[in-house]
Amino acid sequence: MANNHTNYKTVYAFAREMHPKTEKFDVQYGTAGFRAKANTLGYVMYRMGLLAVLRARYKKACIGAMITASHNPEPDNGVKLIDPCGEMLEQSWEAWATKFANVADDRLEELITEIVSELGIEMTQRVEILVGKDTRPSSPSLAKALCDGILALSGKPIDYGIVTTPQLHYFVYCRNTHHQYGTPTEEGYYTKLCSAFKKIRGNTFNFNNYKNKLLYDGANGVGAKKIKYFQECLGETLKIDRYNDELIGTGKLNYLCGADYVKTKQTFPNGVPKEVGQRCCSVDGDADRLMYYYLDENEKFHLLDGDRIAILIAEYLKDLVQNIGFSVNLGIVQTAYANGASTDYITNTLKIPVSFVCTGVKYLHHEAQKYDIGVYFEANGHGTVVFKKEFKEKIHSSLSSPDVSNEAKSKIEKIKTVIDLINETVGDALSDLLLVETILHSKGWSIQDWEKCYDDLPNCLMKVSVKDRNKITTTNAERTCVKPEGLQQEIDNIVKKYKAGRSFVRPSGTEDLIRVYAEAAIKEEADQLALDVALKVYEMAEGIGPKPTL
Ligand code: NG1
Ligand code: ZN
Repeated sequence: MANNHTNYKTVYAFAREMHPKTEKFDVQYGTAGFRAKANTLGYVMYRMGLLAVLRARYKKACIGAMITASHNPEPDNGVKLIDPCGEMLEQSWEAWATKFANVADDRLEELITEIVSELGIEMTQRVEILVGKDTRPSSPSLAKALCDGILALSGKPIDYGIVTTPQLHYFVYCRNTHHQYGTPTEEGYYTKLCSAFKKIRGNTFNFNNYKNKLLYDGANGVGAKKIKYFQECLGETLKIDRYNDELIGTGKLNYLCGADYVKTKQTFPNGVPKEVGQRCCSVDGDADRLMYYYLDENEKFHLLDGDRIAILIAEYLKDLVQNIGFSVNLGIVQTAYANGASTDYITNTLKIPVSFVCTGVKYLHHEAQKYDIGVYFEANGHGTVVFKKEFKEKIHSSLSSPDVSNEAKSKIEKIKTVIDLINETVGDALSDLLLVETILHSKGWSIQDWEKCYDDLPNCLMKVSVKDRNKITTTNAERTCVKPEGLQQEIDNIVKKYKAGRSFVRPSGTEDLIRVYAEAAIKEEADQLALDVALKVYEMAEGIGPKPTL
């Protein structure tokens, strides 16, 4: 114990000398970890380094720390911790993360003693923390602060340099499964995904309406760098034309481009040539979100978002698991932001079960794990597929069983390869892209064929600034507002006036504001509905600043 005590002393000395707490305001570990202006985050990183070591020792496994602010502007940054199975940090530890970030420098030692004794953490193990960062100019110095925190508690930082967020999740899981899930290196990741992709595609690159050319917007971020490996590896199999690949520090990260821009503005990104009918896609700044889109002959923009991707994948997998000798429980998980038309299509046409959870990938991921095959996507393009362990075991045993027909076995082989193509740890834009391309190819579909399944209901997303966003609370997977009292009734009254109207409000987990979502039969009405509700929020929840306008 004496040894531990000395370590804690070092913690304070390091904090005071190198990473003193400079900000007076409290920060909160939200849906996506900590996110703020990069120049305020040094001490938060240091403290997350400390917490990472404690978490790793508690779990007796290696964990990850990713430095990124995803789709936020370039001057922002952030950090999130990755649990042993490559999942987001367990919720009960978010409160510890918030405590660690906000405690005074001279009370750090005390807090460490508290968590160690409360959770019975053995402080003698030498644990490994995998560190990754995006391309923001602030990331290297923040990574240094994080590593100082890791070292202060005698942890071992393993620096993966610039990687996508989902790559780091993948590396963490690979290491903790002793390479069973894959080799925890970038090369291992590319090889696994590319081999699976090529195996399914075979030698036919174009098929019916499917053409093997894709325009790719890298958001001037890490996704632009990492797609190069796929370009090299896939060559003619899938011709990827890369755009928005500016150098680090040009200030262009996510600027007028990237998945979030395309989704929220519902418009073509800058920098990608406007070729009529051509299939295009965008990823966000850390390459965990994916959007598809195209321009029609009237220059109208068509977006195929996370809901469409989920449906494409679920339908494909549903077909694939037919007649394989056992029944498979497949489901889709959505949030309130899923377009109502997509939910109708899943329920009434595909007849696939769909569950709703609160916004935030951790909720979707855990709900999806309840199915043999769980497909989850946020409308913003963040999602993946998870396969139950028992399901995987069953397909393995079926392959060696004499009772399973050859036809079923060949389907099962294909399922195995599809599983290899998917990064199950978290939504991964690059793996999702390969999966979407695989499915479109196998169906012989153009992007227009894919879009035909159903028509999205026009929708609108607005933001309202209020004095205290926590004064708005919700229930029913965020679709019903509980507080302030009476607001839900007002929303119901407004919604009634619109054909196919739906609207809900919730406090954002990543920004200090209230989000308002609305959909209706025509775009102008969706916009008007959103505005009516936003004004009601402004009125009843102490709005600040200028009143919402369209
Ligand atoms: P908040 O700010 O809580 O709405 C946003 C996204 C989430 C999720 C997180 C994490 C919307 C409406 N919300 O959360 O889906 O992706 O960021 O990045 O897109
Ligand atoms: Zn992201």
